[in-house]
Amino acid sequence: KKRVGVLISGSGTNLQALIDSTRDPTKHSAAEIVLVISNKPTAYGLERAKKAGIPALVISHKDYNSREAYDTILHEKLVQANVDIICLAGFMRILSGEFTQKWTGRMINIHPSLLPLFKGANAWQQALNSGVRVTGCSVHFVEEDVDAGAIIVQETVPIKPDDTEESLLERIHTVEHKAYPLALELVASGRAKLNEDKKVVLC
Ligand code: 3YE
Repeated sequence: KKRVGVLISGSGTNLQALIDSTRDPTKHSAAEIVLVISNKPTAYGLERAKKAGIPALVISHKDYNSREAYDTILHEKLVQANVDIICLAGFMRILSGEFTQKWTGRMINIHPSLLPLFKGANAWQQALNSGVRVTGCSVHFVEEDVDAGAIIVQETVPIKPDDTEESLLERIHTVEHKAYPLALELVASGRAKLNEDKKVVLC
């Protein structure tokens, strides 16, 4: 199986979806989660890792002088654990070009909009305010340019007339918990690959 490291900053609901899907014996997953790293000591996702018996580390960015120094230790811990694939799951750090290059084609992220629309923070609020009638989530390969990497899986949701930020975010989260496990499975099994010209090839 491919060894997966999951990076988090918060509650870790996508981490939970990935734990559940990779451990479902009926799914014969090509992936296993072997390490969880949080940059925030209070992230509830750390409890989820502990409950699942998955090694978890806190590596706080506040303990490092520069982004490069932080990313270097992150890389070291992932390599030590023999990680093959990185999943960013609510990890709220921009990664350096050096780090993204080392993990090209082997690192994926989930973003709460239909990329390339609504990059950046609070993407679901941007969608709600824009007046579009559908939005969703995107799982993409991570490259240096934030939220611009090639897309592996997208899932749509409607935006309803009486939606609030909260109700819309909840609807997006529901589809994220399907899209992320699917995307990880495609990458871990080799059915989705990043090719030389940075396009996703599905087979
Ligand atoms: N890094 C690169 N490319 C990507 N990180 C993520 C996706 C992605 C990536 O496609 N190169 C907001 C983070 C944005 C932000 O500015 N964060 C601050 C720290 C804020 C904090 O610690 O609370 C920062 O300096 O990084 C994952 C999603 C990133 C979301």
